[in-house]
Amino acid sequence: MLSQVVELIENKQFFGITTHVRPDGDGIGSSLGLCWLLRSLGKTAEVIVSDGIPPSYTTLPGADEIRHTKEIDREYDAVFVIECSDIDRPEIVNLDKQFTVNIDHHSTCEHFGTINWIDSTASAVGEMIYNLCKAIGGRITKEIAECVYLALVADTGSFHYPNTTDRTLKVASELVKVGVKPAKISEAVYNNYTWGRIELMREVLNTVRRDYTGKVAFLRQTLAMKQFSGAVEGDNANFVNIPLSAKEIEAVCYMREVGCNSFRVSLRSKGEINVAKIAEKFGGGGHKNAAGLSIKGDWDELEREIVNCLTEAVEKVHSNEMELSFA
Ligand SMILES: [Mn+2]
Repeated sequence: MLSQVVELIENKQFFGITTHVRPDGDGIGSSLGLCWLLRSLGKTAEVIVSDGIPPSYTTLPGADEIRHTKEIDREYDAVFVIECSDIDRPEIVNLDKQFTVNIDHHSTCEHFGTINWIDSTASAVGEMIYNLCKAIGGRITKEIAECVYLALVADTGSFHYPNTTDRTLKVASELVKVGVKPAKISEAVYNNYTWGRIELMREVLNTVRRDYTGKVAFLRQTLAMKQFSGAVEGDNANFVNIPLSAKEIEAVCYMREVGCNSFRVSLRSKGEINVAKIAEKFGGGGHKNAAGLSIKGDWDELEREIVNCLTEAVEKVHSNEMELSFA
């Protein structure tokens, strides 16, 4: 919990910070935000990741100092693990042998850390880093603010998603007060992709179909599409949300081929349709309206299974609504 994290920071000096592979805005923004916070308190800290970071996040303060390593190769007093469902998500060897601090806002997260601070009411881990800064009596520097703001923007879809609360907006407002330029961050996040993203989007959107209810959309991305489009990691950000922008679509399944018979699946939904439950059924997790999983097997079969679950969930929510309206 938070008090343990505060105590640890006060008593230790050398910190590593890491996040999951294929890091998103919350993962990178929160890691860097925490790094700047620790440094402002006179601590030694660095962010380590096992793979590259998307171009959208390279303009963040400190992004150029992120160290790429596939194993723990330095002595840390503790390693913060940001936004990871389990200890293997960062894909860093010997991380499990460290004193780890698990910080996450996913309720499905395993309590794998030596210290676990999970707050499923936070819109983003970024919001938790802000709270940590306040709890420890730190000053929100411009660097911390920019990183944390990006984390908020990324996880709330620019304050569009249901996880946006009065607290989120209050934190955002505080960050703007200390010098964040919202337009500058949005520009960096949303207008900083490669042309390959557009080529890839065309190919992926070409595969989009709907189930028989017309309320569930599903789309695919093959390895070849990625290769020939020239897209880089992160260029497919938010593809899964495109079908959701149609009024009649209530749930989306986006399957990405990542290896031989191996897939990464993103699920999205609107309202009461709980895709976290469906993701958990297949070994994944996430939030009610945004979840994901990794899976191996026959593509057509898996897609059919997952889409069937989505169709069922959509129909169930509608039949409950019908019952309520007749009651
Ligand atoms: Mn997050």
